[in-house]
Amino acid sequence: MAEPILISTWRFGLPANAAGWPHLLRPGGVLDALEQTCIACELDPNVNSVGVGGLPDASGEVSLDGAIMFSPARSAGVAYIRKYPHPVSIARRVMEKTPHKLLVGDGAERFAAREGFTPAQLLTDSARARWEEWKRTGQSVADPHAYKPPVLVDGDRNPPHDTIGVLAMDSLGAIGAACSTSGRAFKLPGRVGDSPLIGHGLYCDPKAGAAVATGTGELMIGVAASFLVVERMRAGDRPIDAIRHVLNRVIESYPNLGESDQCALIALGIDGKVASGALRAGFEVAITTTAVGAKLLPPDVVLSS
Ligand code: SD4
Repeated sequence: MAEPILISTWRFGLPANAAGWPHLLRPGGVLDALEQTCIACELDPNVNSVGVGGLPDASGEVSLDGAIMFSPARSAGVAYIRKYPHPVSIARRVMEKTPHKLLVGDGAERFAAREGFTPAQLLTDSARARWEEWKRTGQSVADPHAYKPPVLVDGDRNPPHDTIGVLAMDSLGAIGAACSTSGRAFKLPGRVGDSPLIGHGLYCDPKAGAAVATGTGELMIGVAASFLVVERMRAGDRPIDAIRHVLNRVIESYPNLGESDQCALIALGIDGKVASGALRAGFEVAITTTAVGAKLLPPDVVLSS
């Protein structure tokens, strides 16, 4: 028997975990726990980087990405979802009902419609107001080479945050990973980050462990961040060492890292050990277990201030 554990990214992971936790107490409930944790966050209109309330792209349209992974064989993602609030739920259906690993845009939305998912308006008044305020800064996508989507830090109102990434282990020792995001605020229309991509935003192999990433997706994609964390654990690294290795790989691989670029990872070993780390301060992790209850913790390792 294993000790169930649910761990998710950022402060908003704490209330989200509360929605997923009861499902994890049921043996075999890993996928339900992951999905329900993401759904709770996707439904919170005050979270401006996930689901309903997510900030839009440069054209004012919200698009969502997400994925779920139980094993290499049982995994899928969806990207560029503009009409449905729960990308992880659609991804789970892709995993369960199709031979595919990734559906995007119109095709993914038509699949969601056929599967009976309920559409929703994703752009809230407050997200629209933020977009209008951003447009007044004069940023333009007319020259995509010059265009730099801002990294938003909301100060006291909302700490900086983005993807909800979730890892879970049930009492039978089964593990899984999921993540959900509206991606970078005011991104170029059509931009997709790491979150829906198996191996980049998340990875899970029941023989080796699981990892999920949050932060600037472009950095994660270049180093296959989540896959690399899990492969390091497969080779014998502790979760903390695997994360440190990947954060250092990001630093080595991107000589022009911006001061506002953040990369954060959480990892779960098959022995139930967890770890978290970030390039910069500000990252927080929500952990729920029977022994300690629900807690918000700083990451185990932060490479720079
Ligand atoms: C992504 N990692 O799409 C996600 C979330 C994000 O700035 O946008 N971070 O890159």
